[in-house]
Amino acid sequence: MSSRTVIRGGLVITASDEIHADVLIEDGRIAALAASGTPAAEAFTAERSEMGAPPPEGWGRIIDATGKYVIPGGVDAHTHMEMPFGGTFAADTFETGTRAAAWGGTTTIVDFAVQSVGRTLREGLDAWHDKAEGNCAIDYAFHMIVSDVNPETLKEMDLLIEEGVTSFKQFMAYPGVFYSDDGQILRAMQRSAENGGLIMMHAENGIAIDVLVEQALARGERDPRYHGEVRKALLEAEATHRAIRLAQVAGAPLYVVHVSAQEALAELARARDEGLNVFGETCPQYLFLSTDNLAEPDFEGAKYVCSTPLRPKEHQAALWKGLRTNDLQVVSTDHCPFCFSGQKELGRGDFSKIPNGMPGVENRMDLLHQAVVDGHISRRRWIEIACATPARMFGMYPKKGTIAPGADADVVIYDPHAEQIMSADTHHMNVDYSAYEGKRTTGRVETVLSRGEPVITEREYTGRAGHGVYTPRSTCQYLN
Ligand code: DUC
Ligand code: ZN
Ligand code: ZN
Repeated sequence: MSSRTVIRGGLVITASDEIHADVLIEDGRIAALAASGTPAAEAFTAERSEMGAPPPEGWGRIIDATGKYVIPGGVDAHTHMEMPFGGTFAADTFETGTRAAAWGGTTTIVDFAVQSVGRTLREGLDAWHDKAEGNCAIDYAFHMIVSDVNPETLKEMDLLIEEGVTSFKQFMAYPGVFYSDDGQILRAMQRSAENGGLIMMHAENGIAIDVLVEQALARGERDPRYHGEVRKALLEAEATHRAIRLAQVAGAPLYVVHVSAQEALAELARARDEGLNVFGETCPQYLFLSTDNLAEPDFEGAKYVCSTPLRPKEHQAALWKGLRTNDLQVVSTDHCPFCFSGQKELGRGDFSKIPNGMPGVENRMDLLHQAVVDGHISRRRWIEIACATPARMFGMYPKKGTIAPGADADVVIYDPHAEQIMSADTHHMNVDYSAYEGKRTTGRVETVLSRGEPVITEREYTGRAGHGVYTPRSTCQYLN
């Protein structure tokens, strides 16, 4: 059955334009845009009713977006639903996590399937398909965490690319778990130089960090704040530099995930100035939170334990600047929630046992809108770093990440004036705390469409588990 929706009277914002336009949606896709109030826009509804008269019953849906923004649904290119970590699992399932994402104006996630050491990529990917299929409220795709580089895995990378899994995360941290040594990294990069894949790097020198962890614990330094002290900015910068040079040697592109240290950002900026295909992502927690949070008393700092760690406040200005100058291109969440009660508490008395990760999939679009309000970035840059660039970076543009004829009708009606207070009492993520508890922000999601279907309707959940489908991706669209 064909379905039609018209979104009337809003300000349509994409990475490139801001226009007062009506948006016609047909069969789940954007069919046309026309300047509001013009005969072309009137024609969107007039075709099946008298000119100017309300369309007949059953015609379709008309959404009045007067005074609101009409923006592409967010693309969160870094989530970990149900991720195993430190003897427990991230608390959001694909069902709860994608619902929360929709509440926050995100309509596509790219989650990380995990290869366990000794297992194939295939097994890991199949397991993630099983977790996600039939459960998601919004569309989803996968990256692959490669924990065990060997000749078989390298061949499997080629096959995964054919299935739309075109990016592979490697870890220079977490020895004995996800860790790859320089040789394994170089081999995977060489392979990606041939097959078009994109290596995503967790850049921290995990071998050195483990020494510092052992020494800190021996000194009796056991509180969450020491997590930030041992995972030094210099060890992020060193690993970032090493990853860049390994990629250069391999002739491969590189995407560095969750950049938090200004010294690491400087390495990226330098490499980009040299003309290398090196890209960087940061996350809202590094832009809005700091080591002050990690130092909160009574073990509350555990809520903010993630890796790379939060940094002293001074780093935030450098990250905002990097986002403005395009030395950083993407803001994703690294959503990896663990409840304070029963999960973060595993690390009471030993910070190294606190599961690493923070919730945020629901907060990203709002926090970045707040950054617009605060003057850090422009409205179009907001859409660029949160929607368009992640879609292009990971081979989904223009299906995702923009509002243009032919694109999936993943659209958010956003009220730029509504005020909200972030809180665990009102959020939809399956986690017992908010990293932004009590934070006041301006701007709020009103309505969310995923392929034309209403998932959130005027702040009511109207979606369903199973609406979201697997979205195979092409290779990175920033490479020549
Ligand atoms: N960092 C986290 O904080 N959690 C999961 C994995 C990671 O790299
Ligand atoms: Zn990581
Ligand atoms: Zn991550």
